[in-house]
Amino acid sequence: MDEQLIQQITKLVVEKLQTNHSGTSNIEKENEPLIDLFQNKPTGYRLNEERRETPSGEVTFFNTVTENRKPNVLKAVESKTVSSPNDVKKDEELAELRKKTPARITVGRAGSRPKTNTWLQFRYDHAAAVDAVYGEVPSEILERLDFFQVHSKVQDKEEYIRRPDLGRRLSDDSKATVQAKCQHAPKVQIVASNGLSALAIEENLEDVYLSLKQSLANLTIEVGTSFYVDKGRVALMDEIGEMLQPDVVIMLIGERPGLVSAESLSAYICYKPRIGTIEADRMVVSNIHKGGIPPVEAGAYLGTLIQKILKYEASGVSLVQKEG
Ligand code: B12
Repeated sequence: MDEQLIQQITKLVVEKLQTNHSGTSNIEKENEPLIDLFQNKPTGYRLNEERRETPSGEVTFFNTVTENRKPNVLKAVESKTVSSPNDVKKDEELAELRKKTPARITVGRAGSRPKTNTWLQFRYDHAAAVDAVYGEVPSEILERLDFFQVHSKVQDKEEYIRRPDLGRRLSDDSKATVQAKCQHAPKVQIVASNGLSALAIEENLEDVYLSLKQSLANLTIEVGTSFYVDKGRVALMDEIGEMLQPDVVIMLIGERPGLVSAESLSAYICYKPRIGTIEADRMVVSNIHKGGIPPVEAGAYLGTLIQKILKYEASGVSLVQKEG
């Protein structure tokens, strides 16, 4: 994306976030009618559990299945062909739900199996997820953003998957490189890593990073020397915190791909992370991609979040507690 455009959008979002104290009203939402997915009682199951104990009293069964309550197939077919107004309403409601999420809901079936289209789409998305985990980040992106590259202790992708602990530490060479090249004790240290999706970095890093830097510059918050870790894990930020002593570390990392998106990026943030930092002191802004939180908007928001973390000198649950 055009760098000037990123600056403009970032500025707009930061201004909006800072002036928007009131929040939007939930009244409209509350008045929306709830959609009843299960208008008919479930077939073959009791509404109330039936408790039965063995004669010895050692084992208790909770029987929830009724006897002989198989669905009446003929009736089901009949009701499908002659659509009642109720069915039409239900179909419309389900179509509305489908529009609200990319999740595979109400996609229908062929007998007891998924439809061919559903199955092919599933295979395609699964393949994309595997490619995202095993793919590589093009070096041009890192060069364009002026990131130098270091490595975790992991040797290859197989080891990366099997040994998360090795992804949480830098190799000895990399430690020396980071010490030599990075500014010591900046306010904010930005680190990027492919993590579980190289595609997430390829698709989003540039926009998120440029917008985040712009956002921090607008808020006059100092940023250290950014770099990229190949095959890193989130808790690698603890070692980086230990070595460089920044106030905040933000790690932009590829998320484990799901079957909806394989290119989703997360930003994990922590105030003064150190080896042994507990997970509750980290926070995450996830789902950054073109179908989720747009990357430029995410960058701008992350700047304001870091501003808050610096103000309260806390992140995660501690931040929530201090904020009150
Ligand atoms: C895998 C996963 C987990 C695994 C992590 C195990 C592991 N070693 O990988 C388990 C099942 C333990 C888990 C637990 C939780 N998770 Co989780 N998790 C994910 C998932 C599916 C992928 C994360 C990922 O790819 N990370 C990148 C890789 C490279 O990181 P990693 O170093 O291998 O693993 C670390 C991170 O995954 C991190 N992590 C995982 N979840 C969370 C949640 C929070 C709030 C934080 C700070 C860190 C964190 O902990 C791991 C160990 O350091 C995301 C969904 C998504 N789209 O991102 C949800 C997600 C991040 N998790 C979420 C939540 C809510 C939780 C829990 C708070 C659930 C709970 N109520 O207990 C806990 C908190 C765990 C924590 N570390 O503090 C939410 C966060 C929502 C938000 N924006 O705040 C997400 C986005 C799912 C969702 N859509 O709701 N999670």
